[in-house]
Amino acid sequence: MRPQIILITGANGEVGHGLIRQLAEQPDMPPVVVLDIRGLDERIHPLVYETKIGDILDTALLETLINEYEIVTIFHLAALLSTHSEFNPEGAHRVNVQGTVNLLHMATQQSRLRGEAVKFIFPSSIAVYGLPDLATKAAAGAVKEDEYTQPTTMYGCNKLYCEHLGRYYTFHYQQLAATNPLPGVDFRAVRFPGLISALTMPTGGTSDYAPEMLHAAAAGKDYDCFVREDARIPFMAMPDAISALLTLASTPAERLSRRVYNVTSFNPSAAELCDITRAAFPKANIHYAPHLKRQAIVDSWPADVDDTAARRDWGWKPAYDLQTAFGDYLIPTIAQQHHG
Ligand code: AKB
Repeated sequence: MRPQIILITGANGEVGHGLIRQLAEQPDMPPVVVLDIRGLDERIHPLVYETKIGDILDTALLETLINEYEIVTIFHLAALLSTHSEFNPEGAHRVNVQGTVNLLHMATQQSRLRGEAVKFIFPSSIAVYGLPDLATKAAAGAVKEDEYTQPTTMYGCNKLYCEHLGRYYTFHYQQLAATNPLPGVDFRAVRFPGLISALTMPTGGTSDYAPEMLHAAAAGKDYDCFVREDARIPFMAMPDAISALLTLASTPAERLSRRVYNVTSFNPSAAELCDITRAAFPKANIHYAPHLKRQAIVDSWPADVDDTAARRDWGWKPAYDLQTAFGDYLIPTIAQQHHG
């Protein structure tokens, strides 16, 4: 008997750390095996069953995983974020798309072996949207899942395509085969807004100005914000992001009217983020130095997203709004890290 496990790819990123911590607090969950090209931070190590250091493009490594374990759920977090991806679009495509295809294929094989669909939980992103100009962005308001899906970034294109692949592997994989290939994969995705964690910093994203501003202020460092004061996109505190992934994963399939869901919590402008940061850290030295090309990416993302479907189908409700995210979670936790 192979041991049942949950597999987390890209586990050493900030979502991975939060997810591992949460799963470790749930005693009835199978143990976690992680796969990350960089290994796993030592502090998190005791919380997982095994760490595989390796690449999601290494199909031989994925093969060994299904030989060793019965994988019941995959949280496929490994990805190159939007800013990084623009410096190496083809490399990003390999990791973000081919890597996802490899995992979906592995999940399909695993589903057949166990006679039950493997759950495949995928963090997508507001980067799948592409609004053509600021006037359209202002008029659009809270954008629904199927509106304005014309991304301008490689990362956004990759995430949007992977959402389609997830639907394909769930409902249509090998649809012309002589025998019915089911059970397939049980793919579910949340489109995350920008995420802000008190414990970790993102790397390579375009929504990073929010966490960068806050962490710089707490550390007493100057910060040049790379977007304009009026830049506005949705954000979420990390604990809510983890809870979205876990709640979607545990929802019975018959309650899902779709496989890709918007989720959001609050959508301050950069100036509002700056005000709340300055109020908490009065010595914060924040200036605006917009990087026009990164600004253009933020301008192409919606100011808000409509998460009615997630609220209706699986009871999504963020625990934190803007005030409580900063007042109860971010600022006290960050201040404690910096000042003991
Ligand atoms: C990024 O900026 O690339 C990510 C995202 C919005 O998906 N944080």
